[in-house]
Formats: sequence, C-alpha cells, structure tokens
Amino acid sequence: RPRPGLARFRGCLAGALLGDCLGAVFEGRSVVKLPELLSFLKGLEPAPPEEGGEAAGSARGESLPYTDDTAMSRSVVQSLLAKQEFDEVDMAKRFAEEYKKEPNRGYGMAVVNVFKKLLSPKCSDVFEPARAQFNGKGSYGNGGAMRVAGIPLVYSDIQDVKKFAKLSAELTHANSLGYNGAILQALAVHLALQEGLSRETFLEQLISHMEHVEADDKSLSDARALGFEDLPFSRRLKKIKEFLELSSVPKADVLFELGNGIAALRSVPTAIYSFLRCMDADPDIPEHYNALQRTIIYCISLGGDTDTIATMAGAIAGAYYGEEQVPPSWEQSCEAFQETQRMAKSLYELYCQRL
Ligand code: R7I
Ligand code: MG
Ligand code: MG
Ligand code: MG
Repeated sequence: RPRPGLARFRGCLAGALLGDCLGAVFEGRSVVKLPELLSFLKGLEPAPPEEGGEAAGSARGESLPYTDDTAMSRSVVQSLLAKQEFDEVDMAKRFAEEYKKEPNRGYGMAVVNVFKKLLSPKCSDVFEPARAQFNGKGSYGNGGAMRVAGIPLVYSDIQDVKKFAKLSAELTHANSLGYNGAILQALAVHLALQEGLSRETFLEQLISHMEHVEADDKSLSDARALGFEDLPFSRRLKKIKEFLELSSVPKADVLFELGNGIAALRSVPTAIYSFLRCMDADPDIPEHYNALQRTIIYCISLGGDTDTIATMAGAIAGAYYGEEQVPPSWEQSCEAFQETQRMAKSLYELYCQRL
C-alpha cells in the first residue's frame, strides 16, 4: 500500500481548522440560510482589484477565531509530537492547562468539570474525572470525536487507531456513545488517507469495523441504558448507505435520521454523510466550489453544532482530497493557520518514522 503524502496531512488539519472557524460563526442556529452563508464566504475572498488603486490584498477583515474543537485537537497533536506516542497523563495535562489558559473557547458545559479535577494535585488517575461525569454514566458528547484526527495521523495500523482514539476520548468521555464516536471519526480519517478508496468501500469498511467495536458488553449496555437500539453507530452508517443510493435527500430527513446535535451519535455520522454526499455536485451549491469547500458549506447549512460537524467532515475531506483543495483565502482567514501547517509536517514525519 502506498504511503499517504504530506498533502493529505496538511489537508486534514487545514480542513478541520476551516470547519471549526467557519462553522463557529453559525454554531447553535437551528436554521442557516444558504444565501447568507454564501455571502459570508464571499467576504473571505480577496477584494477585487480597484480601478487604478493598490494591488488587491489577501483575505479581508479580522481572522476567525477557532473554538474548543481546535484547541483540544492541538493539545492532542502537541502531546503526540512531544511524547512521540500516546501518553494519557501528558495529554490530560495539556487539555486541562489549555482550558486554564483560555477558558472561553466555547467548551461543552459539563466537560469543564473534568478539567477542573484534572488540574487538582489530588488527581492520580487521569481517567477518573471523566468516569464521574453524568452520575457515573460518562459523557456522550462529541468532544472526543471533534479532536481525534491527530491519532490516525500518527498511527497507521488500524488496531492502534481504534485503541488510541478510544483512550484519548476516555480522558473526557467515558460513555461508549461518546468514545465510540471518536473511534468512528478516527477510522474515517484513517480510511480517507488511503489512496483512491471508493465511496462504497469507505462505507463498507466503516460498517464492518463499527459492528465489531459496538458489540462489546459496555457498548451494548450503554446504548440500552439510553433507550437506543443495539449498534447505534452501525445502524446510522447503514442509513447513510441508503441515503447515498437516493438521487436527492431532503435536509429534514438528514436531520431526523442523523441529526446536527452535540451528542456524538447525532453528529459523527452526519459529518461522514456530508463528506460522502459532497463527493458529488450539489444543485444548491455553486459549482465553482470544490468538493472540500462543498463539504464544509453543506455541514454548516445543516445548522446546529456547525463548528463540530464541519470540523469533523473537514478533517475527513481534507485527508481525502489533500491540501490542493484548501483555498488559501479561506485558510488565511483562520486563526493560527500557519502553526497548523507546521504541525501537519511534524505529524507526517512522525507517521513515516513509525512505519
Ligand atoms: O462533548 P463536549 O466536549 O462538547 C463538545 C461540544 C462541541 O459542540 C464544541 O464545539 C462545544 O460547543 O461543545 O462536552 P460535554 O460537556 O461532555 O458534552 C456536551 C453536552 O452534551 C453536555 O453539556 C450535555 O448537554 C450533553 N451530554 C449529556 N446530557 C445528558 N446526559 C453529554 N453527555 C450527556 C449525558 O450523559
Ligand atoms: Mg466548538
Ligand atoms: Mg459551543
Ligand atoms: Mg460545536
């Protein structure tokens, strides 16, 4: 199997950053009108040259701040790079210190209690605060999934991807509906890095892995405790397969079946569907946008947890299409984009070194 090139690593981190920074502008809105979104995006493009004036500048306006999704993704990457492998104590410390330094990045309401406990010198087991969340049931939020892309950018072996995606998520999300979402997102990035995988193969592989992941006792009992059917992620992946066989799927059906919420179960499958659907042109999205741009636009147009769904789909699409599809004007509109490019290069070197 040919090794993925640097362009896919850069595409992945840039796509994730774009999804977060652009998505955050619309986060929490139940309805996002496409004309408003497209007009906002137009404002990111370089101003047309003025008659007899100065040469056109680069992106207009202030840079768009990233949110907790990127703050935590960066901690995952920085920990992996510093330790050259997954280290739960170091990663937990970085999450907590980052929160302490910049608490106003838009963190989930409950996860901040985990950070506060991790900051206490009394904390000796870094997984314990996450287990105590929600009366001992653990969080099923999408916070483990939103930040996981660094794992498949370091580990090429699929068993390692699953194992370390799970452990990295368990630092804050002890419910299997939280960490299984992180495993699914990590597997999606892992598969997107591979050369020329078809839409059908991509989805078939995700389904067969998740049917295995979700079959253990804890996954079965967590799903049942919340009133879900067995293998809830796998079921949604099968729904995605059905959707992709239709010539068009209304937004209302996507929201009903897959969702746009802060639970991993109501957002990770939506991000995967968005990526796969946007491989094809969309009659509502202007044709001059490429597939990566279309993916991010489509995610944001669904409303709800737009930064997180767009960051997850952006990571997958960026890994699949590579940095060629990352528009410089969009990237340069995002906070800390240059540092993101440097991190991608370091991850690529570590990935190759570990092969
Ligand atoms: O999952 P998490 O890190 O939040 C990530 C989201 C993303 O959209 C970010 O952009 C940011 O805005 O937040 O943080 P958590 O606090 O663990 O989970 C998020 C929310 O999910 C919680 O605040 C709850 O509203 C909900 N939630 C639950 N509600 C009831 N019972 C998560 N787990 C449970 C639960 O077990
Ligand atoms: Mg956020
Ligand atoms: Mg938020
Ligand atoms: Mg969000």
